[in-house]
Amino acid sequence: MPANDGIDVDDHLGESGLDGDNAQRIYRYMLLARAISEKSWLLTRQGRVLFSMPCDGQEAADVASAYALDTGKDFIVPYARSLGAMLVKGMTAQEVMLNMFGKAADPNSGGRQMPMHWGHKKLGIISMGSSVGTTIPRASGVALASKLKGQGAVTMVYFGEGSASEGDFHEGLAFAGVHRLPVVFFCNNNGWATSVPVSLQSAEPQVSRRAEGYGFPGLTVDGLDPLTVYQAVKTAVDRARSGDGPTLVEATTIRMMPHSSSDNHLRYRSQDELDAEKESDPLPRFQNLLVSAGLLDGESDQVLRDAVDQEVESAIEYADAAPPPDPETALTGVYAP
Ligand SMILES: Cc1ncc(C[n+]2csc(CCOP(=O)(O)OP(=O)(O)O)c2C)c(N)n1
Repeated sequence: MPANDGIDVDDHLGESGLDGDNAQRIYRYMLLARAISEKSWLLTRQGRVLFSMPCDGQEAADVASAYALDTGKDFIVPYARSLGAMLVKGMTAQEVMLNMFGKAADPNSGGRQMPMHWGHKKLGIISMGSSVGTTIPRASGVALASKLKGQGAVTMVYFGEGSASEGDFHEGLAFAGVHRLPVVFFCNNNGWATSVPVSLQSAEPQVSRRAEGYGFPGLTVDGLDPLTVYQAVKTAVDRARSGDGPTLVEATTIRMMPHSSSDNHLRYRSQDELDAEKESDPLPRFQNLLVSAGLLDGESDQVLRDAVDQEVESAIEYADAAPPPDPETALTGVYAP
């Protein structure tokens, strides 16, 4: 059946390797990520939460890429905009909100790190750091450790194209290539590193081409289409798991919101440009595809949206009322005992 943009929906679904149930689950995760991102933004405006980094525009890339992992076994090394991947990996809306409010029960850091600085030991989510790019060689290290232990696990590291300008990116990829490590480097290229456009980062804007220099494949995919992302990342994950080494996957996405709650993107982007970009929002696009495939209709979509909304509202209520960290524990984890 043809969708709005002329593609045959049934063929596209079939080629992705996803059945209808899984496509619907991906859509729900995308809705949940968007709802959390939007509500977190509002909480910062209300002064109830300190900081947020919206993922609006990136849900298809994050959710579908993580969906290609064996979530019970594989590792994720995230960055701040990887909310969708966190949800797929098993973090609940309640845990995300405990993190946003900096509460003691936050599994990410017990309220010690900034909001959206993920890390969840039980779920195999390796703590990120604020210094962008430093996660990339660490992911190679995690992949090496899991290979030495014979765990059969794949490590996926998320970062933006701006982080790919850091020396850490090159060191992490070089090491992974030499040792054929089971790692997938997932670059979310939204065209901006805070206020710096990709054209000022590199004379070669296609980040995936850099993989060739390290002896493994790199590819660029439409990061606004979850089916395409899933298919590409599944191939990369299978390749890593079978011992053939790393892949660099670049997903082209959009950044619909400012860099963070501390940024005003109208200082460096025009309203016209932002309005035009909104037309590519991955959520309505996937919603249309599911409707065309007979997997969603107006009524079921509304039921889903109401349930997601309710889930986020109760998570906010729960986290807001949860106890803060005990001041006595302020130095826990800062100094070795
Ligand atoms: C080493 C380092 N330099 C600068 C910063 C400040 N900073 C935080 S996020 C960011 C932009 C990152 O851009 P990109 O990697 O493209 O990811 P995006 O935020 O666009 O998703 C910058 C410069 C930082 N955290 N760490």
